[in-house]
Amino acid sequence: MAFRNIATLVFFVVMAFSGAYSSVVYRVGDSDGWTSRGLVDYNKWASTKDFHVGDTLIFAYNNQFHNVMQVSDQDFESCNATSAISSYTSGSDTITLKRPGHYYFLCGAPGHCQAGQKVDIKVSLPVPENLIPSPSPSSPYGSSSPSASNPVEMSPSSTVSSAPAIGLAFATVVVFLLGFEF
Ligand SMILES: *[C@@H]1O[C@H](CO)[C@@H](O)[C@H](O)[C@H]1NC(C)=O
Ligand SMILES: [Cu+2]
Repeated sequence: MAFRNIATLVFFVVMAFSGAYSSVVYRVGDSDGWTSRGLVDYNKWASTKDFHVGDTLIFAYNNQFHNVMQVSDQDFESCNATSAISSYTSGSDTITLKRPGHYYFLCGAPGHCQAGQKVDIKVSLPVPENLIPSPSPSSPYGSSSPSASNPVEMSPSSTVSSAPAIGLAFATVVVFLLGFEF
Protein backbone atom coordinates (compact mmCIF):
# COMPACT_ATOMS: atom_id res chain seq x y z
CA MET A 1 0.00 0.00 0.00
CA ALA A 2 2.75 2.44 0.98
CA PHE A 3 4.65 1.74 -2.21
CA ARG A 4 1.62 2.37 -4.33
CA ASN A 5 0.95 5.71 -2.65
CA ILE A 6 4.54 6.84 -3.09
CA ALA A 7 4.31 5.83 -6.73
CA THR A 8 1.11 7.87 -7.04
CA LEU A 9 2.77 10.84 -5.39
CA VAL A 10 5.76 10.57 -7.73
CA PHE A 11 3.33 10.40 -10.65
CA PHE A 12 1.67 13.64 -9.59
CA VAL A 13 4.99 15.40 -9.04
CA VAL A 14 6.20 14.32 -12.48
CA MET A 15 2.88 15.46 -13.98
CA ALA A 16 3.27 18.87 -12.34
CA PHE A 17 6.83 19.29 -13.58
CA SER A 18 6.12 18.03 -17.08
CA GLY A 19 3.52 20.77 -17.34
CA ALA A 20 6.02 23.37 -16.17
CA TYR A 21 6.32 26.29 -18.49
CA SER A 22 9.23 26.77 -20.85
CA SER A 23 9.58 30.29 -22.19
CA VAL A 24 9.09 31.28 -25.81
CA VAL A 25 10.85 33.88 -27.97
CA TYR A 26 8.57 35.81 -30.33
CA ARG A 27 9.82 37.88 -33.24
CA VAL A 28 7.28 40.68 -33.49
CA GLY A 29 5.74 40.64 -36.97
CA ASP A 30 7.52 37.36 -37.73
CA SER A 31 9.57 37.69 -40.95
CA ASP A 32 8.28 41.21 -41.64
CA GLY A 33 9.60 42.50 -38.33
CA TRP A 34 8.68 45.89 -36.88
CA THR A 35 7.51 48.05 -39.76
CA SER A 36 5.14 50.88 -40.62
CA ARG A 37 4.55 49.84 -44.20
CA GLY A 38 1.25 48.14 -43.47
CA LEU A 39 2.69 44.67 -43.94
CA VAL A 40 1.60 43.47 -40.54
CA ASP A 41 -1.56 43.89 -38.53
CA TYR A 42 0.18 43.74 -35.15
CA ASN A 43 -2.99 43.33 -33.13
CA LYS A 44 -3.94 40.39 -35.30
CA TRP A 45 -0.40 39.03 -34.95
CA ALA A 46 -0.57 39.33 -31.15
CA SER A 47 -4.07 37.86 -30.95
CA THR A 48 -2.84 34.54 -32.32
CA LYS A 49 -0.22 34.24 -29.54
CA ASP A 50 -0.45 33.33 -25.88
CA PHE A 51 2.20 35.40 -24.11
CA HIS A 52 3.36 34.38 -20.66
CA VAL A 53 5.66 35.82 -18.02
CA GLY A 54 9.20 34.77 -18.95
CA ASP A 55 8.61 34.96 -22.70
CA THR A 56 10.77 37.26 -24.82
CA LEU A 57 9.89 39.66 -27.63
CA ILE A 58 12.36 40.59 -30.35
CA PHE A 59 11.69 43.80 -32.25
CA ALA A 60 13.73 43.80 -35.46
CA TYR A 61 13.80 46.97 -37.57
CA ASN A 62 16.01 49.55 -39.28
CA ASN A 63 16.84 52.00 -36.50
CA GLN A 64 17.35 54.84 -38.96
CA PHE A 65 13.58 54.90 -39.35
CA HIS A 66 12.01 53.22 -36.34
CA ASN A 67 12.22 52.64 -32.62
CA VAL A 68 10.26 50.87 -29.88
CA MET A 69 8.61 52.71 -27.05
CA GLN A 70 6.71 51.14 -24.22
CA VAL A 71 3.89 53.45 -23.20
CA SER A 72 0.80 53.57 -20.99
CA ASP A 73 -2.61 52.33 -22.08
CA GLN A 74 -3.77 55.91 -22.62
CA ASP A 75 -0.70 56.93 -24.63
CA PHE A 76 -1.05 53.75 -26.67
CA GLU A 77 -4.61 54.67 -27.64
CA SER A 78 -3.63 58.21 -28.63
CA CYS A 79 -0.24 57.28 -30.18
CA ASN A 80 1.55 59.63 -27.81
CA ALA A 81 5.26 58.78 -27.45
CA THR A 82 6.29 61.83 -25.41
CA SER A 83 6.22 60.11 -22.00
CA ALA A 84 7.41 56.59 -22.80
CA ILE A 85 8.00 54.18 -19.92
CA SER A 86 10.98 52.67 -21.78
CA SER A 87 12.46 53.21 -25.18
CA TYR A 88 14.61 50.98 -27.36
CA THR A 89 16.62 52.03 -30.39
CA SER A 90 19.10 49.24 -31.19
CA GLY A 91 17.20 47.86 -34.20
CA SER A 92 17.18 44.42 -32.62
CA ASP A 93 15.65 44.83 -29.19
CA THR A 94 15.09 41.91 -26.88
CA ILE A 95 12.45 42.52 -24.25
CA THR A 96 11.62 39.94 -21.60
CA LEU A 97 8.05 39.99 -20.33
CA LYS A 98 8.44 40.08 -16.55
CA ARG A 99 4.94 40.57 -15.23
CA PRO A 100 1.38 39.70 -16.17
CA GLY A 101 -0.83 42.38 -17.69
CA HIS A 102 -0.58 44.52 -20.79
CA TYR A 103 2.61 45.75 -22.41
CA TYR A 104 1.90 48.53 -24.92
CA PHE A 105 4.51 49.24 -27.59
CA LEU A 106 4.57 51.74 -30.42
CA CYS A 107 7.04 53.28 -32.83
CA GLY A 108 7.82 56.87 -31.89
CA ALA A 109 8.67 58.03 -35.43
CA PRO A 110 6.12 60.63 -36.60
CA GLY A 111 3.01 59.01 -38.09
CA HIS A 112 4.15 55.43 -37.68
CA CYS A 113 1.95 54.55 -34.73
CA GLN A 114 -1.04 56.10 -36.52
CA ALA A 115 -0.15 53.92 -39.52
CA GLY A 116 -0.47 50.84 -37.33
CA GLN A 117 3.04 50.35 -35.95
CA LYS A 118 1.78 49.59 -32.46
CA VAL A 119 1.11 46.41 -30.56
CA ASP A 120 -0.68 45.46 -27.35
CA ILE A 121 0.95 42.40 -25.75
CA LYS A 122 -1.24 40.76 -23.13
CA VAL A 123 0.84 38.65 -20.75
CA SER A 124 -0.52 35.96 -18.44
CA LEU A 125 1.05 33.82 -15.74
CA PRO A 126 2.85 30.68 -16.89
CA VAL A 127 0.47 28.14 -15.39
CA PRO A 128 0.71 24.52 -16.57
CA GLU A 129 -2.42 24.29 -18.69
CA ASN A 130 -3.02 20.62 -17.94
CA LEU A 131 -3.80 21.43 -14.27
CA ILE A 132 -6.50 23.99 -15.04
CA PRO A 133 -10.21 23.30 -15.28
CA SER A 134 -10.21 26.07 -17.85
CA PRO A 135 -13.36 27.99 -18.77
CA SER A 136 -11.48 29.54 -21.70
CA PRO A 137 -8.90 27.45 -23.57
CA SER A 138 -7.12 30.42 -25.10
CA SER A 139 -6.57 32.40 -21.93
CA PRO A 140 -6.79 30.50 -18.64
CA TYR A 141 -5.94 33.49 -16.50
CA GLY A 142 -7.37 36.23 -18.71
CA SER A 143 -6.16 39.74 -18.12
CA SER A 144 -4.79 41.01 -14.86
CA SER A 145 -5.27 44.57 -15.99
CA PRO A 146 -8.45 46.36 -15.00
CA SER A 147 -8.07 48.74 -17.93
CA ALA A 148 -8.41 46.04 -20.55
CA SER A 149 -9.32 47.49 -23.88
CA ASN A 150 -10.41 44.27 -25.52
CA PRO A 151 -14.16 43.77 -25.02
CA VAL A 152 -14.13 40.01 -25.65
CA GLU A 153 -11.76 39.40 -22.78
CA MET A 154 -12.71 37.23 -19.86
CA SER A 155 -14.03 39.11 -16.87
CA PRO A 156 -11.62 39.43 -13.94
CA SER A 157 -14.06 37.62 -11.64
CA SER A 158 -13.65 34.35 -13.51
CA THR A 159 -9.87 34.68 -13.39
CA VAL A 160 -9.66 34.86 -9.60
CA SER A 161 -11.91 31.84 -9.04
CA SER A 162 -9.72 29.23 -10.73
CA ALA A 163 -6.51 29.76 -8.71
CA PRO A 164 -7.95 28.79 -5.29
CA ALA A 165 -9.70 25.85 -6.93
CA ILE A 166 -6.41 24.49 -8.25
CA GLY A 167 -4.72 25.00 -4.89
CA LEU A 168 -7.59 23.27 -3.08
CA ALA A 169 -7.61 20.37 -5.52
CA PHE A 170 -3.85 19.93 -5.21
CA ALA A 171 -3.95 20.18 -1.41
CA THR A 172 -6.74 17.60 -1.33
CA VAL A 173 -4.66 15.19 -3.41
CA VAL A 174 -1.62 15.68 -1.16
CA VAL A 175 -3.62 15.24 2.05
CA PHE A 176 -5.29 12.15 0.58
CA LEU A 177 -1.94 10.60 -0.36
CA LEU A 178 -0.30 11.45 2.96
CA GLY A 179 -3.36 10.27 4.85
CA PHE A 180 -2.79 6.75 3.56
CA GLU A 181 0.73 6.80 4.96
CA PHE A 182 -0.09 7.61 8.58
C1 LIG B 1 1.18 63.50 -24.81
O1 LIG B 1 1.46 63.22 -23.45
C2 LIG B 1 2.05 64.32 -22.77
C3 LIG B 1 2.48 63.84 -21.40
O2 LIG B 1 1.56 62.93 -20.84
C4 LIG B 1 1.07 65.45 -22.74
O3 LIG B 1 1.63 66.56 -22.07
C5 LIG B 1 0.70 65.86 -24.15
O4 LIG B 1 -0.28 66.82 -24.15
C6 LIG B 1 0.21 64.64 -24.92
N1 LIG B 1 0.04 65.01 -26.33
C7 LIG B 1 -1.08 64.76 -27.01
C8 LIG B 1 -1.05 65.17 -28.45
O5 LIG B 1 -2.04 64.22 -26.50
CU1 LIG C 1 8.42 53.33 -37.19
